[in-house]
Amino acid sequence: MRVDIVSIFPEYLEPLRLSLVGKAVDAGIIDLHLHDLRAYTRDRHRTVDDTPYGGGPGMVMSPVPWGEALDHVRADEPSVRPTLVVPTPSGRPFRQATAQEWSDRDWLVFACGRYEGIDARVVDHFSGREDWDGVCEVSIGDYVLAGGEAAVLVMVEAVARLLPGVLGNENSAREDSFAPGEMAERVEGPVFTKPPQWRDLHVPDVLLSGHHGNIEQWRRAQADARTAERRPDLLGD
Ligand code: JA5
Repeated sequence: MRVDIVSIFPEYLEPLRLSLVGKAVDAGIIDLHLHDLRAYTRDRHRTVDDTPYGGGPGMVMSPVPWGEALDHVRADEPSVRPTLVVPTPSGRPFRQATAQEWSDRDWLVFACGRYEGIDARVVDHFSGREDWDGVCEVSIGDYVLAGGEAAVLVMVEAVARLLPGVLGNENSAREDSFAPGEMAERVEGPVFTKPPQWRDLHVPDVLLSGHHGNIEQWRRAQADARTAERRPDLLGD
């Protein structure tokens, strides 16, 4: 899968070269390209923002460098149609199912906004083009960030771990134990490792018993209790 990320802070995305995603990059499973939006400006001050039409606080990212940058990225691989992803708190929710859908795509291009966001005509323009495979405005949660970069780190990691060869063979097996194409309908309970006593805390006896039926039943009960306490939204009515 090819992944391109355009940002005024491309160094913010360098951690994608570490850890699990970094290994996928090193293995050639992800072809990662980071771009500095300011490289696509033409003025002396490399301006990427301007005042909002209609007034109001802050600045808006100009469509001009965004158009230049995205046209340039697009032209690098004429035979593949990329999906454009724009993180924004007003986007559709990014979920595990979104990560699964995107893990089948050949090319994702992420556009990281800053300030009050990107001029809305950028999304309109690239939505209507047949050399692009659609535009997705997505939110990773109901909080405000200073820009799209942190959200892109989250989304690329969520997609990368689903790609064949990234986690190893536990990958498909694990995901299959969940409901079709979705996250588990409950959160997981607590986990433990050695030593069996640490400070004044003991590992629950059932986990040391070797009785796999009891262990499975206990874990299910722990997951249910934790889900009811912390994520009642997952349980419906
Ligand atoms: C802020 C200019 O889903 C949480 C998000 C917050 C946020 C995102 S996604 N993008 C931006 C942004 O600010 O581009």
